[in-house]
Amino acid sequence: MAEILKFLHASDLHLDHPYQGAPDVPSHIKSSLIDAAYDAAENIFDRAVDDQVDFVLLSGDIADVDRCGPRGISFLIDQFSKLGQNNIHVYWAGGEEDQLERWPAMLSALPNVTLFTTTLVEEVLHRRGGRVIASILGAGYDRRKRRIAEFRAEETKAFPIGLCYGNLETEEIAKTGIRYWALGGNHIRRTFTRDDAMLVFPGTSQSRGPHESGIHGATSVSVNENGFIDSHFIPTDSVRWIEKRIRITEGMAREEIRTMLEDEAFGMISESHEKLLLVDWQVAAEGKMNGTLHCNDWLAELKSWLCNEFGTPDHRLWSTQLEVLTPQKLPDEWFEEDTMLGDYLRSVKAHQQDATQQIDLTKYLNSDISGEQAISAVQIDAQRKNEILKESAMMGVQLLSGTDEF
Ligand SMILES: [Mn+2]
Repeated sequence: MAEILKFLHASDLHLDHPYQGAPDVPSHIKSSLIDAAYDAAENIFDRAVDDQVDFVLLSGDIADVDRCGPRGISFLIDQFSKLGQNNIHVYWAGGEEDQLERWPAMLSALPNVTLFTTTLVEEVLHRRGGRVIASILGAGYDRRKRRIAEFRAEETKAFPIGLCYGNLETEEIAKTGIRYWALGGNHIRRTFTRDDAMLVFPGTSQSRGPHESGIHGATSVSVNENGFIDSHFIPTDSVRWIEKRIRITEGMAREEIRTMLEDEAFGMISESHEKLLLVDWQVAAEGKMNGTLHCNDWLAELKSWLCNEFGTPDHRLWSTQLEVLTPQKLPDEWFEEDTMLGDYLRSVKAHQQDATQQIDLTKYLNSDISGEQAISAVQIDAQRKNEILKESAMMGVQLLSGTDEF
């Protein structure tokens, strides 16, 4: 079936948002972090050129003009001009951060750029070779709840697209006749369908921390002459956060653990196609092994080995954290030991088993604190009590076990 229309949809580029709390990293990694949002944006525009799309839809939070300054302005003018030379149009609906009316006129003066600055819905017809192929109904960010009724596709022969920022009242969607909703403001990718319409939040094109781990990118869409929509995800991020869980089994030697981490690291590097990877390693180890890992400085040593080995310009995998997860259960024999650790763990267990036993923290309080203040400082609910006891048990294992056989 012949393709009648092809476009890329992206949102939340946030060119002005730098990384928060970047760890102490080598300079080649630091510069990749600083450039990440720009590199991801460039990946989108390059892909648009490679795929020879008709247009790019930007649904908000591309950049705050004041915060991104001259670098952001000149970057977008260059990128949009490059798209123009390739006969690709840009439709940009302002989000909460864009404030499009404040951008220099140079940007809106580009013949291939349409900005939707106001909260009123405007309809723009997109033509290819004189023929209308899409009708784009766009509007800038509206602080009030967006009224779906304003989006009405008038031109029936063209493929109708809604372009805006924020959430929609989905019940009303079928009445608008719009087939593809290009939405923004959600950093996690979400795609869903209602009746005949597809609603897409492409997610941010570049994550900014472990809270946005995984792959990020844009959405590539093509429509065939029967109006069938085919959409797929394209990765655009240049820095990727990964949470990597590894399991260490009883009796594994240091060298085996190192080899396992090495294999995992090379696996991630080969899948990442030269992106910078920031890896948060989470180590699951049951039984004695868990205590052993907690008991000496070997974890810190292992983490710096990972950073030295893989944090190079060749490999570009930086380990941000190497953490041992608290096990569900400690080995029974530890509780029976005739040692300080045994005494300590038996006392923790007594608290765990008897819900009526209170943890009395008042004696640790500063004597200036009294009355209600003191009560609120030491009040612990049942769930928190369980967590505290689990953490205390592990702390005891760390401090009292003296295991050093590893
Ligand atoms: Mn955003």
